[in-house]
Amino acid sequence: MADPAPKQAPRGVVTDNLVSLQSFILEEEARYPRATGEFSWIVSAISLAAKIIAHKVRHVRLQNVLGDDGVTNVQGEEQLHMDAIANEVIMRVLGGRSSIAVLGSEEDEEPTILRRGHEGGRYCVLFDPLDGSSNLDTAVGVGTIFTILRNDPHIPGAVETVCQPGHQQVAAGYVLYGSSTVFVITTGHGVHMFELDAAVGSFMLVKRDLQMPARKKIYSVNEANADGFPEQFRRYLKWAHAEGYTSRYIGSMVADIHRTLVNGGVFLYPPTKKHPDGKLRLLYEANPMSFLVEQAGGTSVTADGRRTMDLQPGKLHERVPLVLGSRDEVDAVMRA
Ligand code: AHM
Ligand code: MG
Repeated sequence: MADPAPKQAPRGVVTDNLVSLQSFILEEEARYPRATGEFSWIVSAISLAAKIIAHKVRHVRLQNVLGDDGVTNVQGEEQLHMDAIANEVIMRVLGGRSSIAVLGSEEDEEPTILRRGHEGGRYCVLFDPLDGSSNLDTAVGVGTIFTILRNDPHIPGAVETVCQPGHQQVAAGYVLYGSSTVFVITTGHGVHMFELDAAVGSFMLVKRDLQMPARKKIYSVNEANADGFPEQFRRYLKWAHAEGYTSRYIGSMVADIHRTLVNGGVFLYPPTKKHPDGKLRLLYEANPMSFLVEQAGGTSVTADGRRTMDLQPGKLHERVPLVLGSRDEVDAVMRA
């Protein structure tokens, strides 16, 4: 009888070509005969900014960039020195890309208009420069989240231009500065994962078309807030305890969502006493993560069960209560 086929190619056997993020995006763009290459320039800028931020994050104490600047950002939260650095890096790197019309950041009160539609501004980029930055002093994974939207030249105001429902996103992704630096992106054709090879200076493709498991008995929530959750979420937690679920919560959204994408499970930030509308921001946190999760076969809804990416945002820093992750696990929360 023939030997069963080995599950994995033996070490040293080349099974796939080496593909950098840059070449991957150029390949993706080639699907569209009328593409101008401007989109890949934007992704390459984000990857450059990510490499600069990754370097800083890896040496926060040596470079003395921990601590705060004594500034409170628009969210009423203390702005850490690294938040300001990451924001500036992204603004400076993206500022040089000639097709960007508007940049919007968690750290800035208003979106910044770089150029109008008639001056070549075709895209808007919204981002959270360093999500979870309060974890930096304990060396926990933090991340950058981004979304790319089309700029409608007929809408004059920057806020109105970026207030698009999530299903209109052109691309979205995040960079996780964890034990490895990981870049995860979707352009609406699956979710693809890249790992930074710092010696080479490139993000290299490590997983094409990532699909998340449909179910996994893991929930990820700040359970200390449970007394303030709506009844439905308290019922869910009781049910999950009885069903033998495991809890995993890092408190750094990019790290929690990355684990959920790779291993499966559900991530929740329901309404709480302190944050009755949820804590996470719709435009540059919830929508990009929802796009990735849906592209990986999962689901993302708000606390009342509406699809997150169908919400019409009203302002740049709008918050939303969020439930996202493996399809069956999100269903279990909503059935509770
Ligand atoms: P930030 O954007 O100010 O860093 O806040 C967002 C972070 C997320 O990374 C994380 O999911 C959440 O806040 C944790 O909040 P909490 O500490 O209330 O559980
Ligand atoms: Mg954030």
